[in-house]
Amino acid sequence: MAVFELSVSILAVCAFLPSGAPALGFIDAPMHFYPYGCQEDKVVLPNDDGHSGQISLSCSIRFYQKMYPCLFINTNGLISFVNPISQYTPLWFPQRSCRLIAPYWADVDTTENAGRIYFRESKDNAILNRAHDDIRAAFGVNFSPRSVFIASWHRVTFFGGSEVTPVSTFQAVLITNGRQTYVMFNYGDIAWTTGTASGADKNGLGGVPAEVGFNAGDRFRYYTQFGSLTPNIINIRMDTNCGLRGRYMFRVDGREVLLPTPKMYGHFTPVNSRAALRRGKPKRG
Ligand SMILES: [Ca+2]
Ligand SMILES: [Ca+2]
Repeated sequence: MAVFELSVSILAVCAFLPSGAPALGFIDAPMHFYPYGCQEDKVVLPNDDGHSGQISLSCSIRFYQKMYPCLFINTNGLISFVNPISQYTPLWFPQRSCRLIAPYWADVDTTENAGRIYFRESKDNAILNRAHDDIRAAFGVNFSPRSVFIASWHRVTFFGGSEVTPVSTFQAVLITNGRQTYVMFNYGDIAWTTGTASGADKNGLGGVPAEVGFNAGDRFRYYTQFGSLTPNIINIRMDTNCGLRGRYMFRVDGREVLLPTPKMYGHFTPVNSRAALRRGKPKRG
């Protein structure tokens, strides 16, 4: 699949207000989203199962104990390392040889001018400070980010949909200091779960619904968010793992994905992937 990017030229201003409110030039997204749609953003041009070009990072990202200097934004709701991914029906984790971050793995299709996918790496002080504060609030640690990568799927619909079918908005934020990596998923309206090639009806429901989580690519390690691959995933914006509805946070550089502690004790709660799958719900301390 050919790869396309271009700078966003329709929006001129890329300032940021310390209050966290979006400034002129940003898309009007829910307040818990990091700002996107500014001139510094690039977009993935309209496609079905394609991806961005290989994006080189100024600050490498450590994911499941391995360092990655670049990544791909994949249209179907994925960020991947090493290789792009065109698979449109989500697969059960663990999967061998795909190292991926899945804010919402489902058959997104932007070819009918329905929605847009934005991305940028930011070292803006306001963004770094915001990430610092969000990590401290969720994990109770004092972490100094060096770089924040923001990928946003804005009002995207599903394969088999059209300009008038339901749209969803979600975002993945990768926060790193070059050694440790935190990932944040933000959800706005989530109005469909499935493309028609994956068994959906005309409203994007049914079939094999979307999956949210992480896959190390070693056949063993992964994290699957509760509700993935079930119709309940459409309600993901109504819940949280970090005290802010519509937001989920994780630490992903280590042997296993770690979740925020429910009462912010300032330490991490390890998650056993296999035990979590057996129970259908991640363990929390
Ligand atoms: Ca697609
Ligand atoms: Ca397709």
